Amino acid sequence: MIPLQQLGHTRSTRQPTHLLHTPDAFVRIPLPGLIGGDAVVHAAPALGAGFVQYSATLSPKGKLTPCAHQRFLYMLEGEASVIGPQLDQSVGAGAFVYMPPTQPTTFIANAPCRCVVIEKKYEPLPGVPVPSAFVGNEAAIAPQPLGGDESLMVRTLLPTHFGFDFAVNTMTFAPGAALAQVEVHVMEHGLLMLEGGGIYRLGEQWYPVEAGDFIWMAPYCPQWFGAIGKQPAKYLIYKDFNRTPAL
Ligand code: UGY
Ligand code: MN
Repeated sequence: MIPLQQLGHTRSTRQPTHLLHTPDAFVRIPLPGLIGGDAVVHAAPALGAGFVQYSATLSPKGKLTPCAHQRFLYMLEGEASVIGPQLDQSVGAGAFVYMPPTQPTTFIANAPCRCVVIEKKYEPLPGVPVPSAFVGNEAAIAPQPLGGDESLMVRTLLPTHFGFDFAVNTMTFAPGAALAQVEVHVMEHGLLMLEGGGIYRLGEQWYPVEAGDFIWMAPYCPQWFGAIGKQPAKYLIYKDFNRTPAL
């Protein structure tokens, strides 16, 4: 029997400056190039975003074939192989992969896999080489306190030089920790809650959020987060970065 879906209630909401996308509202769809799997597309130009972000679920031998743009992938669960012109590596939970548009790279699941994928058109800078594909692991990256606050630790997954036109970080908040300011900035965000929960201020609203939720924040969307509960809250956050806004 199909359950009554909470009489039409969901925490998900789409506003002009932000989207809160909660698992009860996810719709799985096939995508060309995602073979043996399906995706929940959280952010896309249709929403107003300058990038695409989706969660993908793959069965063993399922594949993500190369795309025309640069791609970043973060492994949530499972085991896979990453195969490209100069890459042949296996990855597990906590690993991530950067794939530039210039190196067609295939991702093949060796076990049931869940991953987050971010795709963005590369914005070249004169004289700055396009980065090469690489695999990293979050556990190997030293966390840094944000603005000296030891209760809010940031891991910067991509190198910070101008070859990269976006950043992806994880941010871990001890229970009770919060952003020191309401941020308002030119960058947009794609955020996936990985652990714990708290309250996210987006624009003029305050939302309870928890692991599994996705948030898109438009440029200049006022944003603030405070962790609530007895366990740390952690999220994976994308932002466009390292480029002068175009006129
Ligand atoms: O990198 C950031 O802008 C980050 N501090 N934003 C956020 O957590 N909402
Ligand atoms: Mn921010």
